[in-house]
Amino acid sequence: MAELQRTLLLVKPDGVQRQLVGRVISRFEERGLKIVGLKLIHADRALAEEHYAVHRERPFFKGLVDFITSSPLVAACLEGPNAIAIVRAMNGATRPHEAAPGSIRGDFAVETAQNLVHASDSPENAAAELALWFRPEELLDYSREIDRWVLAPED
Ligand code: FUP
Repeated sequence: MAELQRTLLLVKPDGVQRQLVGRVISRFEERGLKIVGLKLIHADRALAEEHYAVHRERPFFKGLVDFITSSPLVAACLEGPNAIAIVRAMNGATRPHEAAPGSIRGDFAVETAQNLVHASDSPENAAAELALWFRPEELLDYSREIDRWVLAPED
């Protein structure tokens, strides 16, 4: 089995307002990923600015922070083999007109500024983002009966 990874998924305010939380989270459950953290949060500006710090100098930064703090969002920690790449692929390209049909953005979004979801793009960023959005005790270790049908047996 490939190494288990944990990654941050956000269903951003547009996803909550459009009542797509269940459908989005269901896709990851159906894929086989395990939810190890889940909560509804209304992010404040400090959290949003830290989360998007890499974009601080970009012209869209203020609008991005305004948007992500405009209404509650859902933060999830998803675990599985290659979870970081799997969740990024399932979200689709940042710009929805480039997102493949079948991806979340390719199926549900038309605007880059309202592209429904966020996911960590590297192991380093996943660790940093999970630490930003979750306290350690909010990420749970547990096993699922179904995992013997989802995960390859350990050697
Ligand atoms: P992603 O990792 O796919 O979420 O994309 P980025 O980190 O590049 O961008 C983060 C968010 O900034 C996007 F979800 C939307 C916003 N953005 C814009 O509004 N305009 C841009 O040109 C690029 C990104």
